[in-house]
Amino acid sequence: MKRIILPLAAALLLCGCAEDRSQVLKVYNWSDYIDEEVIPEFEAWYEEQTGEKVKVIYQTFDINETMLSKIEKGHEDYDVVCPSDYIIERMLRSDLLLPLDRNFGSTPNYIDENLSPYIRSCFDKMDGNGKNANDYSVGYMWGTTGILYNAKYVTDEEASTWDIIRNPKFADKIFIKDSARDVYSQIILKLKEKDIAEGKVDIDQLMNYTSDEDIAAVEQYMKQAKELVAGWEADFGKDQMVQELGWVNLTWSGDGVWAIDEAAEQGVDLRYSLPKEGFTVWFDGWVIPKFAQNVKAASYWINFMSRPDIVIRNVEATGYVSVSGAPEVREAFTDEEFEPVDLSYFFSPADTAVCANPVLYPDKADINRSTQEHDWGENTEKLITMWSRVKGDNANVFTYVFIFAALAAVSIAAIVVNARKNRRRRSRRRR
Ligand code: SPD
Repeated sequence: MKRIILPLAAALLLCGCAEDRSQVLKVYNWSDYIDEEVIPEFEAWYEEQTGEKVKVIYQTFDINETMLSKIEKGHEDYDVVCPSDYIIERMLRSDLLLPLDRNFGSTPNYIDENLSPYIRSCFDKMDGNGKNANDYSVGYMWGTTGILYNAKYVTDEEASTWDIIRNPKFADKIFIKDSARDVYSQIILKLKEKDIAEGKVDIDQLMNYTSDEDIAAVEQYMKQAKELVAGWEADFGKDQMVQELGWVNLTWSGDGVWAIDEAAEQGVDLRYSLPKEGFTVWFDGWVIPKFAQNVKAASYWINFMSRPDIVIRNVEATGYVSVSGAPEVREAFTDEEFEPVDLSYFFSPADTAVCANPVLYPDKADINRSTQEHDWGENTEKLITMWSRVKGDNANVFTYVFIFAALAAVSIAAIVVNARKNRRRRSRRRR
């Protein structure tokens, strides 16, 4: 009997019969980046549209590079993933993505009905080695990288430059996104400020400056900033700002909007600036990795995420702004409390004066001061190593004393436990 059961169990394990992958959708997204109630709604909608069942397995990441290394190794069979622009470019160049099948039968194609022309043109600018990013990815949220600051301690003037992260007045009150590429891009804009003003450097070209000399200059700048930094954060900076534990946060606009709204309820005045030296606009988009096992459900997921009512709920839950240029979305985020902004680039040529939150939807004049990031290919490694050198030894002498004391305590505890066990064993043997 044993002889039959064991091989059978092994075979079951090997063929993965426990899980029918056509009924499972594995989604890998940034943390805090969705209204979680839309996940079961997708499952019901998918069944309604296709007559097929699907169960979503939803996992999250905080840093683009963590997500990428999992996919690159091919050990994970995620069906749909949400990387940022320069990572999408990298994935395209390394043939890691499948083209998106837009054939949804009788289900409407929400993707192409609603995509903002601005986002489409930014995706066109990605260099996918002959492949157009719009054929392989669909934008989800987008935004800017800027400075979130507490107006009680920081003036608008002080927050108008990236140099605020080296301003000693804010020592131990500064939080910086743990995102090497985003920080590098803003600091190189700062360092080349004069060359840009004199027309010697084009800011779009600047995003490809990866020489050892440029990386060293940013490293030196960031090592000075580090002396004042209270923390490198992936997601917790916004809370620190709301609680006034941080006064300055180099962050993304969506976290800025979330923090500004939360803080306002507690009477804290947080603001967001786009520094005068220029800044980057970023885009996160859905892609289907080549190791995906349920391509059909992945395409439907992307389509569902583009449906205007779902878009509105995700924006409201996260503070981030959707790539959707649908009129319903524009209406939902129009409010007379805001000054009009020129959003003709984003919605339609007629939208030159829309009363919308400028942190969510920057004015055309601001967008004209921005640029977008690109893949660095092999040079990425130099950046990652530089970043760990910058953050690396953030520990002071107390940290080392603490680590030493903790290790000593664990070793002593292990010795005591072992000695007791031996004593018990010896006395058992004696009995
Ligand atoms: N908590 C979700 C944050 C996602 C923001 N993505 C920004 C990427 C910038 N490169």
